[in-house]
Amino acid sequence: MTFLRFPEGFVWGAITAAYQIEGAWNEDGKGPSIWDTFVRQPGRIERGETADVAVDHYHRWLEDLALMQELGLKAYCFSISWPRILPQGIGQVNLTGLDFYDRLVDSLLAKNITPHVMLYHWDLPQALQDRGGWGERFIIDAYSEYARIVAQRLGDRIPFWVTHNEPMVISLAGNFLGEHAPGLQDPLVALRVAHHLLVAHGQAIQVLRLELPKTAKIGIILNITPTYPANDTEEDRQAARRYDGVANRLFLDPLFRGEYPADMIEMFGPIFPEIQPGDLQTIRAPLDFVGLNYYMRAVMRNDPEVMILQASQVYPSESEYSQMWEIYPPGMYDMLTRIQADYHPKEVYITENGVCVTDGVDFDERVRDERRIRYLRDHLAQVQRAIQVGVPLKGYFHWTLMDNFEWAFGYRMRFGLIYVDFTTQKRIVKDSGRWYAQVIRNNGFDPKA
Ligand code: GCO
Repeated sequence: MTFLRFPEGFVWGAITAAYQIEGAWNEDGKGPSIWDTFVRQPGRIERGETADVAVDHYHRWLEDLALMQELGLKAYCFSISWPRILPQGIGQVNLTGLDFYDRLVDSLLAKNITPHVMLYHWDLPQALQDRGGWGERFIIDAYSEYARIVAQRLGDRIPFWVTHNEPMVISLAGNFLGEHAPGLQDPLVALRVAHHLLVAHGQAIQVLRLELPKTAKIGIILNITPTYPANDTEEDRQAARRYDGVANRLFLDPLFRGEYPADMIEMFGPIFPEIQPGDLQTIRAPLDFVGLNYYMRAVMRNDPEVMILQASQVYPSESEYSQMWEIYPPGMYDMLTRIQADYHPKEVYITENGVCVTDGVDFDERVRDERRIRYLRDHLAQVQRAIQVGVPLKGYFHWTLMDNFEWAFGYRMRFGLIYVDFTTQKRIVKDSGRWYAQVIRNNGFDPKA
């Protein structure tokens, strides 16, 4: 193979999430989020860790910005903490909260790093959860109002807007599996949450179109799991199809086609959420781009023991694994080409892709994270392959800029291009960070080197 070059103007970025990095959980007028509550409940987070301090980005953002510049990032995607802007979720606006993001945006622009903003990366104001949160319809207006407030303050300077990060995870992990805040285990609520997230997304787009300059691009970020049958049998193919329905089509179909998949409506039967007139029309608001997160595939087999889904996941023994998931680079290509064939998005960004492997600081203060470099190289090669066959892929954001609070795993899982000593808050650019910086500089890489 020769040098893999990317299209001119390809956007090389990194992405973070407010709760995972900011800390300052109760400073400067910020209200509590469902994560602030969740981490305080015994047994929820490994070792009882919280992101009260996280990596202290709220205070160290200038240092972090300098590191972004050192990596040569063209773009940075960050999320806004809703309770920092609206401590009670609605009503009184906390201007100090808006000021923080205002400074961040100006400073990014001054360094020629394009800001991409994400409105919701899981930190719902607790006051809204107290009224039922995403499970209740009032949330749709509350979210649009929040979107309007942010757009009015930052809209003149941010060219890319994302409504939600991974509605599937919010619904499933937060409200059915109970592994994320708010920690519910209720399939009925989980499905309502999914529907309300989508309607709120569509309504927020209407609001954003009114508030933002015409040139601003608006999209959503979905985590897509390409799904494969464990065996080449009709039973397993159907099992894979069902999982694809729950993980992917349940979100893609309403967003791009304005309808829920018939097989999912049938599968969920009486617990499928109530859809009000106009909802589907609202959800299918045209998207300027879709952000896709790729971490893993799912290999599924038929399993009548599993309620509703009747399928379970298989972990191929010949595969390579990280601390959390199977590593399967071709899934990146399969996902991109499938989304292109089935949904024809105008533009696509890879908005998250990354890996947690054990890497540590060596005696000379270097982090030699060879496996992350290999992961990056293998996945970027698949990204490039997808571009070659015509997927309108405009950029790649690595998850993530720096090690941080990995939700229920606490600080055990490290996904960063930058190592963080969680005691001293010292940052060290990992070898993968330097490798990525080189890719950005050359707009490509030699897969053999
Ligand atoms: C997600 C979240 C991130 C995670 C990352 C690794 O996509 O699940 O956006 O917050 O940290 O995915 O698990």
